[in-house]
Amino acid sequence: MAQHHLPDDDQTTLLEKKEQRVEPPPMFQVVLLNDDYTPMEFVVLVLQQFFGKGREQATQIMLKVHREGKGVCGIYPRDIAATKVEQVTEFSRQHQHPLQCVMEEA
Ligand code: TYC
Repeated sequence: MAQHHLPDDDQTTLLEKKEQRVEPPPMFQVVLLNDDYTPMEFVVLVLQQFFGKGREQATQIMLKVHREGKGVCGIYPRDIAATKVEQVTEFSRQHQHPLQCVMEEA
């Protein structure tokens, strides 16, 4: 009878693990955009409530957005950034403010 040898059935092959370089997951900036209607105080509240900023830093970021047109609120993995954008947008619409919040790859 023929001997049917499966590959390596005598366990002689040593498989050496290749060094794998894996990319870190992409990160996303959550950005607030300026507009002419959203009250400054509301933007400060958003930065405190959704981005964990203290009142001082929240005020600085709000003023940067007001003067320069946009500003970074935080940097997160994709799903967390997307959730922040949804929450801020929902909260702003509930309060009838046009505040725009977007994410961009960092
Ligand atoms: N420009 C707004 C005002 O003068 C304030 C503002 C700041 C609005 C930041 C949006 O993301 C924003 N009331």
